[in-house]
Amino acid sequence: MRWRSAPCTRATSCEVATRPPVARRVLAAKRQASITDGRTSAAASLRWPLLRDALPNPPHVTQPARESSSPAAAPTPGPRPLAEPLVIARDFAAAEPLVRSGIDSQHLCVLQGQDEALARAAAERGRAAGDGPTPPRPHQAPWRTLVVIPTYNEKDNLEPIVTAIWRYLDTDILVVDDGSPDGTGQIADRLAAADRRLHVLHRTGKQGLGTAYIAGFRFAIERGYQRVCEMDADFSHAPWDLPRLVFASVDAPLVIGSRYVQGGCTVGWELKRRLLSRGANLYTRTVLGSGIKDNTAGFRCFHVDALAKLDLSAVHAQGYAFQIEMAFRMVRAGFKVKEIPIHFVDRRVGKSKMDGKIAREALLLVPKLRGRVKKERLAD
Ligand SMILES: Nc1nc2c(ncn2[C@@H]2O[C@H](COP(=O)(O)OP(=O)(O)O)[C@@H](O)[C@H]2O)c(=O)[nH]1
Ligand SMILES: [Mg+2]
Repeated sequence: MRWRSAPCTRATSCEVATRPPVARRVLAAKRQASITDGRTSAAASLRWPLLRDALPNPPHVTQPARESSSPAAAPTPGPRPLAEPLVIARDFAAAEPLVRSGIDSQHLCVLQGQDEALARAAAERGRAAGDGPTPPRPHQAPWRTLVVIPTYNEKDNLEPIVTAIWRYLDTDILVVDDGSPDGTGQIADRLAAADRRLHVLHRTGKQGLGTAYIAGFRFAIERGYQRVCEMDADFSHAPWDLPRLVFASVDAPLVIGSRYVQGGCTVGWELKRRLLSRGANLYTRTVLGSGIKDNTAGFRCFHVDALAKLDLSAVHAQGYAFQIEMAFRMVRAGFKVKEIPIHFVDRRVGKSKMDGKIAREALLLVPKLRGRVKKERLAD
């Protein structure tokens, strides 16, 4: 399988690289203060971060520390092209500040106990093949982990994403397929027959993302998993970020792979989609005041015992609204929520299932959530 995530700002990085060091640092600092959409568009770099930063950040939400934006103190310039040298991180904890400082995780080789020479060679091979900085062996999380992938018409993505995940993390996977007319369910069955780590749940007809994830959460609770992750089938969530997400859950019952914290961005989305996502998040943050920057993100890792304490039967939302509601329920239950930066890349192939109905649902649900979700002290 060959694929390469679109470099976040390949054009702008190249442009920066031709400038003298001081100008380069100033530009980098400006970009650092406004990492938004993988581009330095004027609108993106000015308004939203100001509004975003004006909002309070409650104590249960951990945000990456904000580095100074003065040119002298600016960290290494952000997102790098593929030709960039590999950066080595001792472990996943050490990797996080590097990604926050602007290093694209596709150039990051995380040792996590593996031999440095072997890891470096494997990562270089992986990058050359377009598979990212692959480890010599898949990482082993200290928890029994299940990755839930909901699918609807993802025939061209399913096998590549499953293969890519297993390259980075030794984990069980549950595919929840809603009778995809394109045969995704049959591909899932074939993969499951070849590897016991893959499970498939077939549902009849398109029933929505929210109920697919709830089914996945119940599966994780019933089978004694300790961590359950949400991930799209379409490569928007980089497989090399999956171990980062899982390891970051050591001290947080919910970890969100976030586009809207420092070091995060979206790549390849048209303006309309970027505005929609930004708008939905600004609206949600303003109305709910939960302090979470990326409420609609679909790349997450939950502690299963935390999910088991929630009333999952009360969650009916789909799409964006589902993600907003789940995060809010975790906050209201007193669980710590942590956001780690990711570069979200527009889907590789196939069509997005996002539509106006999903956006409307989120718009209407958010104001109701405050009254509907009771404040509880479920967390230990
Ligand atoms: N089982 C199931 N999966 C769905 C449904 N709608 C979307 N998905 C899957 O959920 C993931 C996210 O949907 P996607 O279209 O990528 O949304 P986007 O990332 O917001 O554009 C993808 O893997 C889809 O195939 C659904 O109704 N049922
Ligand atoms: Mg997607």
